[in-house]
Amino acid sequence: MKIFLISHIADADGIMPVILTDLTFDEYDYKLLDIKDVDSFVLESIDNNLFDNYDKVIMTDLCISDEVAQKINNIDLKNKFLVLDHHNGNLDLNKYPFIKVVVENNGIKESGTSLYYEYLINNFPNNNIMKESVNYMVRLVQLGDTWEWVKYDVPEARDLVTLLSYYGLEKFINKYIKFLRKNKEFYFDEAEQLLIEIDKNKKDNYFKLALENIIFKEIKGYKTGIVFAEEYRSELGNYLAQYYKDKIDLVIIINLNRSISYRCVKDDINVSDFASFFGGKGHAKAAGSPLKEDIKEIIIEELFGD
Ligand SMILES: [Mn+2]
Repeated sequence: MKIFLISHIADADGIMPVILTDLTFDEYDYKLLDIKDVDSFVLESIDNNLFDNYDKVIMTDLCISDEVAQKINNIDLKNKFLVLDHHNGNLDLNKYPFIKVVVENNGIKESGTSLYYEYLINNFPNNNIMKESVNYMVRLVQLGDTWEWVKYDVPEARDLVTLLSYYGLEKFINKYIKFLRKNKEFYFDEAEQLLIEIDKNKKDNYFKLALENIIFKEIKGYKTGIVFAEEYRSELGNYLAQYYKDKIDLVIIINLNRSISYRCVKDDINVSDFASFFGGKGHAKAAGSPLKEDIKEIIIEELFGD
């Protein structure tokens, strides 16, 4: 069985499926993508027959557009294509038999990784993935991605995300493939624990600075707090949303090198709706939208133009 995995490049939830694939299949290749590149990659791969070399093509924590789904539905690829996603905005795509979008199951918020893990356990059970260490790491990724770690008080889920930011994609993948093959129990080693502690101090200072520099502004009838930040996106967003919950509906984080993120903690606010005003999408409590392509030129012109 030869697998081609397409998953989300942006976070642990997209990266963990690579590790699970390695633990399950002897032969596989993978491609990690940003959401905006999914359709074009799939269309190109259909055109140059890339998928012909594989028995199964699995997409996790990402989804194709309706247009591309329709195209796949009309060709043989549909028989070996499987999408496992948990993004609210993609629920409509469940109308295709090869797409499974599940946001919540029995009150538990799903993630790309948890859906894929369940699929592997049911269809390709093996000694590697049945280990407690794998089960626990999947749960950490799921709790980290859905932000449920706060509710269930599992800070290790956040710490794992911290480690990913230090290791980087490739080292993280290699480390945990080796670790999970070797260990029955999941743990952070001494060096990792030290790193997590140092990072916590650094983060505390970063958050303090954001608290001081937040800009309050009403946009489209929503009370927002805007910060410019590149690090700790989700955690910072939730921290600020919680801190200013009496004053604002949602937090906007502008990362000029990547995109715009929206976070909120209020039940009656859906940031996915807000993001859609600006060409974005996401979940009820966490969403994003792209930056204008020439935003940096606009800023430079504003600062230095005549
Ligand atoms: Mn995810």
